[in-house]
Amino acid sequence: MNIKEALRIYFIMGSNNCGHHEPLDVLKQAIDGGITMFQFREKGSGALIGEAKKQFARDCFRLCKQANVPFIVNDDVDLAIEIGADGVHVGQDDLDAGIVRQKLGQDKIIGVSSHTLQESKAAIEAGADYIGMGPVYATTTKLDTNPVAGTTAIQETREHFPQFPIVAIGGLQADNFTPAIEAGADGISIISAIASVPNPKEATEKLVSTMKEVINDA
Ligand code: 3NM
Repeated sequence: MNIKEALRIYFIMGSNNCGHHEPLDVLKQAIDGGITMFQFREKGSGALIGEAKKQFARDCFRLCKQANVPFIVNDDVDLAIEIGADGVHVGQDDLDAGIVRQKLGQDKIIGVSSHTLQESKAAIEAGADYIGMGPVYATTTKLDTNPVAGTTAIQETREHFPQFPIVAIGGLQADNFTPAIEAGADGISIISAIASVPNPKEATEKLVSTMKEVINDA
C-alpha cells in the first residue's frame, strides 16, 4: 500500500460524531464517496465501550475490507490486534509509537499525532509510518486539542523530512484545506465535514474532486 495515497482523504469517525445519522450508514456513504483510509475513533462523551465498541469496530472493519479501505484503530492497540486491523493511531498522551510497533509487528501501519517539528522527529525515530499534524483550524470535534497551529509546523516538518507521509487535521473542509497541502501535507483527516453534514457521500465526493484539483495544481 502507498501510505501517501492512502492519506489523501482520511476519514475519522466514532458513533458520537454522526449527529442524527446512523454511523454505519455514514461510513458506507464515505466509502462510496471515495475515502482512502478510515480511522475508528470511538471515544469521548457517549462513546460505546466493551462488547458494543468491539462489535461496532468489527462492523466498520467489514465495510472497509469490502472496499479495500485501510482500517486504523485510534489508541486501542488490544482491539486492533484482536480484530486484525491494518494499524493503530496514537496521540502524544497515548502509548509510545515504539511500544506500539513492538506489539503490532512490522507490517502494520502506525500513525502518531504531532504538533511540532520536535514531536514529528520523535515519532519518526520511534517508527511511525505517518504523522497527523494539527489542528490547522479551530475544531469543536475534539475538546482537548492543542492551540490552532495553522500550517507552520507542517511546513517545517516537510522541510526536514521531504518524503515522510504527513496528514493534516483540524477544522478541514473542501473550501479551506488547500493551504495544508501547499504546506506539504499529503492528505487531510476529516471528521465533521463528512460525519456531521446532511449528505456524507456528496461531501466526500466534493473533498475527493477538490483534492484532485489541488494536487494537479501543486
Ligand atoms: N485531532 P474535525 S483535531 C481528532 O489536532 C482530532 O490532533 C486533532 O475533527 C489534532 O475534522 C481533531 O471535525 C478533530 O475538525 C478533527
